[in-house]
Amino acid sequence: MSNTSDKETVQYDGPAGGWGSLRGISRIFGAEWPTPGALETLSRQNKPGGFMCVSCAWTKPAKYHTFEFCENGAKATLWELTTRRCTPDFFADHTITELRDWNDYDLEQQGRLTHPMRLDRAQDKYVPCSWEEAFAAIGAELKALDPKSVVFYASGRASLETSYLYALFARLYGTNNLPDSSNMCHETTSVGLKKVIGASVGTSVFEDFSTCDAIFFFGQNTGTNSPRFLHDLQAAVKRGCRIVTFNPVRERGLERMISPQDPVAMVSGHATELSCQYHQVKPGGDIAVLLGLCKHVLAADDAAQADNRQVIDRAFIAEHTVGFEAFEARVRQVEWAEIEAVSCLTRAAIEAAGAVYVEADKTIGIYGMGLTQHVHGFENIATYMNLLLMKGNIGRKGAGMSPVRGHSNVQGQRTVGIAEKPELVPLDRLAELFDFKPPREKGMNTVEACEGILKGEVTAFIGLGGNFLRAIPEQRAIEEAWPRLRLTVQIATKLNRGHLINGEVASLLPCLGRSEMDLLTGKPQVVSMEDSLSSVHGSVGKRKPASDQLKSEIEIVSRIAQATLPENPKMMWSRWARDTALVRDLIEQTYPDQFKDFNARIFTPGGFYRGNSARERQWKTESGKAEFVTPEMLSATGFDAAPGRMSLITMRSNDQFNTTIYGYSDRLRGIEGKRDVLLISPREIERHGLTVGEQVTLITDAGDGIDRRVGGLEVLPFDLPDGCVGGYYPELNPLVPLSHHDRASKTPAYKSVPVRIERAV
Ligand SMILES: Nc1nc2c(c(=O)[nH]1)N[C@H]1C(S)=C(S)[C@@H](COP(=O)(O)OP(=O)(O)OC[C@H]3O[C@@H](n4cnc5c(=O)[nH]c(N)nc54)[C@H](O)[C@@H]3O)O[C@H]1N2
Ligand SMILES: Nc1nc2c(c(=O)[nH]1)N[C@H]1C(S)=C(S)[C@@H](COP(=O)(O)OP(=O)(O)OC[C@H]3O[C@@H](n4cnc5c(=O)[nH]c(N)nc54)[C@H](O)[C@@H]3O)O[C@H]1N2
Ligand SMILES: [Mo]
Repeated sequence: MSNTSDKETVQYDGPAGGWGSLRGISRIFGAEWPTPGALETLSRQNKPGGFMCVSCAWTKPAKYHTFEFCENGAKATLWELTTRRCTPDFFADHTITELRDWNDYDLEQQGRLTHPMRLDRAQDKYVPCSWEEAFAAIGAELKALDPKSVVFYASGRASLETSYLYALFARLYGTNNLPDSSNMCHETTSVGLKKVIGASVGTSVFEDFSTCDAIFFFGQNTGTNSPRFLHDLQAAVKRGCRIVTFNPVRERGLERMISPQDPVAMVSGHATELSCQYHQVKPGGDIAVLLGLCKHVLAADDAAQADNRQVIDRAFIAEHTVGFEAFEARVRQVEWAEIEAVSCLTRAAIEAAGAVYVEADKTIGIYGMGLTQHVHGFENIATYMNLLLMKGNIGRKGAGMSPVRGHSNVQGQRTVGIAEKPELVPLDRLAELFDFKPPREKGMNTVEACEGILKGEVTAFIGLGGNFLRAIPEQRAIEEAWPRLRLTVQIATKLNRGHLINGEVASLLPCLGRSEMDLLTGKPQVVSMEDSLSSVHGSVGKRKPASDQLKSEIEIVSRIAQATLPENPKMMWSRWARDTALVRDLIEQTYPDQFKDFNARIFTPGGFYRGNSARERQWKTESGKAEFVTPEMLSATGFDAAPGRMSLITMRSNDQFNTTIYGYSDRLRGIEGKRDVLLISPREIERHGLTVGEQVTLITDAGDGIDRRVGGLEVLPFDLPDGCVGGYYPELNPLVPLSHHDRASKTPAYKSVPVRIERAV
């Protein structure tokens, strides 16, 4: 292992999973956890005929465990099942200006929203209104606005059915402005994989994890963000598969775990070691590492050829790819010294990882935000793909590229039309089905929507879930510009900061959660979602809703559409809102290859696979082949080293789901009771002349003359490579410049922000 951990830093000594994960749930939901209703709901989570977790997008296996949920999935469900209510009385007691000073945790702690509310500017309060009033007001406003100036945002939770209708509504209205949380997340994947292999999502399926020989991990934190995946990793390791991890932070979940499903291990405390090698790469050092790994593969192939063997799959490269020669030349030319300098890893460490790759017949490549959220995120992913292509690891059982997606239906929302890029949507088919002329010009993605808001070109924002203002970069400037919007509409389950900065006309519309029954029909709500491995699952919500005023997301979207659009006999909004099976028929008609027999297959155990051309070695790229890309840079950060400049990683704690803060424990990293911290290595503490526990300010070092700073951060010694610091998202989002994003996809570069540390004087 390289960079063995430092004893002076905060640490967590236990494994992931185990009793700690059960305690993690009880600590937060102590009072609500034991209710029979909550346990009953959790026992149906992620099983065929049950409801699909609202937390991460990891797949739901056909052969499920008794409790097919994890610590963080349980937190997400209990968060939705809470008995607390955020009622009109609460809003009567607090002005909006006052609530803006509350923190994220306290806002969401008020519980589920219960009534439709509208902004009363004179009183500076939200006041209750009827649904009819709300829809009429929104429709009247939208009719008066230029559709090209209206933004339809979606956070990746809403079902396939709601998402399909939401995108259809936006296009009937006249715009492709459909940014999605994916634009801040795996957009690098959507753009990058599409360019290099012609499929915008991962190529692996669940079965591949049972036969692969090696799994490489770059920048994905399984223990916190997709814990159910730990079981599959544990099973893989037990049958001899080797896991190699590259991550600046020693994430406990990837080191060792105890399955809470395994009584013997729980009692004995016997943990499984997951990664056989763990390399603490410097943030943004992955292109260099990957070139080093490819260098090792070439060297191994050179040596093998002397005995008439080969390591590189030359037949695959010749038949299926373009660009290998240029890439090979670059790899041979790059010096180990350069690789070591950029990655902060030794040649020996990278060669040790390379040896695992060379020995493995079948390798799966996993990655997450540690690769996507960089200025050269595209090159991160393309170089990773090069490594896999060299040994023909794409389109082969037991191998493949597997980005781990974020929100539970974020991948599916893209599949059914929530996309600002019109070329990704079968517009001709929509035109035919609904007899209209869909807009053909490109819409705004998240960064472009923010630019439009700053320039005054956006007039309205509709949010289908999420906490846009807290999740985006350049938070302060955008909050300042936001009140210039004419209309803001937020469809949500809980109150968050994004609801407290409003347009001139604003409404806050409370919706059902996924576990709840639909009140419109009085029947269980059946919806569907797509997981990270492209399998589609039905989900049934049976619980009594948090309030009798709640509407399903699909009904809310349909009613806004009805209030806005002219009559069209083909648009049967009321029927669709009552019967989601009809919407699945529309999805099937729009995407006949991927959603064949959708309604018949919706409850297939383990989901039904919607297919992936690259898995079949059909390359829907510009060249018609898989494309090797030769990266021009070694570092993905997009900025140079300078005296005092540090690279900031913004991280998620184990007690949060994005901007939702469940609690103040990041137990797998040993950080308790605080989030306003600056994580920094003891070496860097000394180098900067800091004292452990002192409060410092971080200032963005972007050289654009804009003052961005966040103060009150406690210096905490943490095991990190030199030259970088860490801290929590969303608190540190004001530091991220809007222009600091992946060049190809505009995914914000949240994992390497140039900053300086300022001491209080
Ligand atoms: N409990 C919980 N589950 C979640 C979420 C949540 O907030 N909480 N969020 C959901 C969403 S929307 C998403 S997108 C996913 C996010 O899940 P992940 O993709 O795991 O995202 P992060 O936790 O932001 O960061 C991933 C890892 O990248 C590492 N890293 C940072 N910079 C670099 C780098 O330059 N190189 C490498 N190799 N590694 C780096 C970090 O140390 C961290 O371990 O999780 C989803 N699931
Ligand atoms: N600095 C930094 N910034 C980041 C990231 C990072 O790693 N670092 N990660 C980025 C990533 S990967 C993402 S995906 C974005 C997340 O951005 P978003 O998806 O916009 O944010 P969330 O925090 O997931 O949204 C939480 C809110 O969603 C609402 N909600 C919850 N459940 C439901 C539901 O069922 N229906 C509806 N209608 N509403 C619901 C609740 O009101 C809750 O307050 O943030 C991005 N921002
Ligand atoms: Mo995400």
